[in-house]
Amino acid sequence: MSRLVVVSNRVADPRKGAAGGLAVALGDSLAATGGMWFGWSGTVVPGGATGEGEVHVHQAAGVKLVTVDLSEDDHAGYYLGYSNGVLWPVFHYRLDLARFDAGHIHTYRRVNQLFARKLLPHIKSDDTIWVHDYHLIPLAAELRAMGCKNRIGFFLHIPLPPRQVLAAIPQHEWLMRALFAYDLIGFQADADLENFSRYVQAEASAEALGGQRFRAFGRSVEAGAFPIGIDVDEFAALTHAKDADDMYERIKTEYSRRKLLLGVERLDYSKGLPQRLRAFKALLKKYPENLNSTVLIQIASPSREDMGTYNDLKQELESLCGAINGDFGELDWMPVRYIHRNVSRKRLPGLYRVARVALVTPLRDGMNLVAKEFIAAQDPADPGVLVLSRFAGAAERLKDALLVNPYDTDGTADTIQQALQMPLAERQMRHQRLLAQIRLQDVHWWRRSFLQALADAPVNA
Ligand code: GDG
Repeated sequence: MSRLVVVSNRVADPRKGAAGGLAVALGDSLAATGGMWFGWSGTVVPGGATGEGEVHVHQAAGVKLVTVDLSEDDHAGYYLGYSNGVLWPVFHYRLDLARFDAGHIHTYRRVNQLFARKLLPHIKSDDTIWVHDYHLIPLAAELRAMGCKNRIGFFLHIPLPPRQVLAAIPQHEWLMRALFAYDLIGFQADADLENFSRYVQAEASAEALGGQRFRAFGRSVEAGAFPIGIDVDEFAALTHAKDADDMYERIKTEYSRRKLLLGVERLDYSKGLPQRLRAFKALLKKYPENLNSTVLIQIASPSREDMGTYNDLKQELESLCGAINGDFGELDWMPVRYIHRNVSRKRLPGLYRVARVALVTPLRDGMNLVAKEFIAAQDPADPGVLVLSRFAGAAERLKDALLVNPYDTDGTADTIQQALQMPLAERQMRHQRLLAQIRLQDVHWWRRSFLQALADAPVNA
């Protein structure tokens, strides 16, 4: 078996328990092949302009962790400027939030070159390289330019937008051309794969070779949809461990007279938080039986706080929550509990389990793992209901959730009401099917099927 080399912006130390699903899934494969994980160390060297970046090498549980520091300017242009200021908003269809500052693309490219330079000396000729996410789209092209002939796969964790949206990025052709340096490109959903196929045929005159293989720019590449999942058993075990159990008991007692609605995400504009709060407000207005009898707990963990758009969103949410509580609250009932903090991963499943309804209503999402974690944490005898945005990648497969259009405030309110009123037998039946689905395509299936497709992909001469 060839050694696996994973490359991603951040590297998770498999020794740290809080690492979460992806780190666990990749950690298994990395350990089994004596593999290596390469990425940014998380350290920004103050004052530096364009740095060479110090490299750190650690050995952790049979895995070699290699990380590189970034200078302040490199971090500003590559991470904040281009990755999160251009690619994240555009790939989530938010052209209005993109900042196409001409300098950032150069820094983005330079950091990808830096990564390639620092990575290459650690690569053996038969290693399989797996690159993750939008921060590193040009990495394979840079590696190839330095003579790397290894099999290289790429997985995009976020959506790929339609051609006309993508084309708003001034350097879209360069970015998409860079993808052809890979041997396999993995997307989350069929919709992303379709967007890729349309883009490359219309904009790059790619030839469709059949079976999701495309030829353009003198190379051919295989593409596919590999919906990411969670480790269902690991999550179920977390749910029944002490921390989650304590959380469950505490919240159940605290809210014993009320039905709980729950939202959990990073505070991000792709997650549809203001729209969700407006739908909750509409629910209270339209279905007054919910006054005093439902509570929405919204966890919005801090994310990318050094970016202005995220601060605007934080203020909007605080004001919306304040208005709902002010307009509808009673001395002994606050409709919204808004928490702008991180909840520990060990306690989170207890919160999922106590919720009657989960609101997972992003405006756009590559997959959305919260939806799957919620399903895994439910008691099959008395499960909660998943209200899921049709615009999350997860909606392609989780057809037994109640699907909503998060832009439709009244429609979402009606569906939340349906979820709150759903009879036990229907909740059980839907949960049973959803659980079977997340087991079928769990994180181990995702990893295996991607790596198998990469191993099978014909290599370019
Ligand atoms: C990207 C794509 C794709 C959230 N709040 C807390 C917390 N979380 C954990 C959840 C879950 C993870 O963070 C979030 O994963 P998502 O998939 O929902 O969303 P993104 O972070 O945007 O991830 C997404 C994913 O990559 C994987 O490919 O599904 O579409 O956008 O695991 O539980 N964890 C803790 N405290 C919190 O407050 N401990």
